[in-house]
Amino acid sequence: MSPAGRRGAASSTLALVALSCAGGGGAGAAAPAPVRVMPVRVLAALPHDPDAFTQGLAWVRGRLYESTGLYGRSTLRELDPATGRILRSVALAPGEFGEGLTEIGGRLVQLTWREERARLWTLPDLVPAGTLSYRGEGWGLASDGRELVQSDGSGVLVFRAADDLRPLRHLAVRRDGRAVPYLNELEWADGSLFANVWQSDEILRIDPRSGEVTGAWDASGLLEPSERARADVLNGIAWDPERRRFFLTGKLWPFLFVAELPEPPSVSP
Ligand SMILES: [Ca+2]
Repeated sequence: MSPAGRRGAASSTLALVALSCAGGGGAGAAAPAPVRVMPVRVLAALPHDPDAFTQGLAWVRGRLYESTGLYGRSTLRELDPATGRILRSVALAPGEFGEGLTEIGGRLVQLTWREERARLWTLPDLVPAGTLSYRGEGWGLASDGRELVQSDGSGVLVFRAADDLRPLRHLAVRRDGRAVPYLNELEWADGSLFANVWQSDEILRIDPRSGEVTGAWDASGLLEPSERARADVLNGIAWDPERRRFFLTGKLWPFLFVAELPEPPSVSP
């Protein structure tokens, strides 16, 4: 489907959700309403390397960076946010499986899956700037500019110090009263955390203080069935604060989407 067709499909889904939710308010007085799942609104579909096993996506002052995984194929890349084109690609060592990626203190930090080693890179020239060690698996990584927050495949996020990755505190994520396992790629946007959930097509918004899920978006319609057959899961979120837009992609996805995550329509009591 063309980008225009995708956009049309997403908009009509939104209209249906708005319609179906219009009469849904006012049920129950005490229990908070379950998080309402909203559709992703696609603004554009750009080409994405279908061989990129995306594990991290990060926006840094007008530039878009991607971490890809798999042993022998892991890279750090810069992508053109206007065209999706790969501007630069640096290979990791064959024994390193690239994972979460974010910027803090003017450097990129790139996790590895089971190597317990984070690679540091200078910006904007992507020169290796050393490594830092941590314990456990590395999955997603994000930063609010002061500290790092990391996922490891569980439902508990760990906040880490930027200088040496020492654990600072943990955050158990809960949705409608239940734990949320398999938290994966992460992103900070507008004071909230956003996360992919492994083996799910949903993007969750998480309150970074309470761990409560405050929003959910369904990205299952972004790829056509024929495209999904070859692709793996959704696993890339980057936020451009200037233009207030998300970049979304996944492992082996043929597209990099520019998108919005619209709020649920307000319901009158
Ligand atoms: Ca990210």
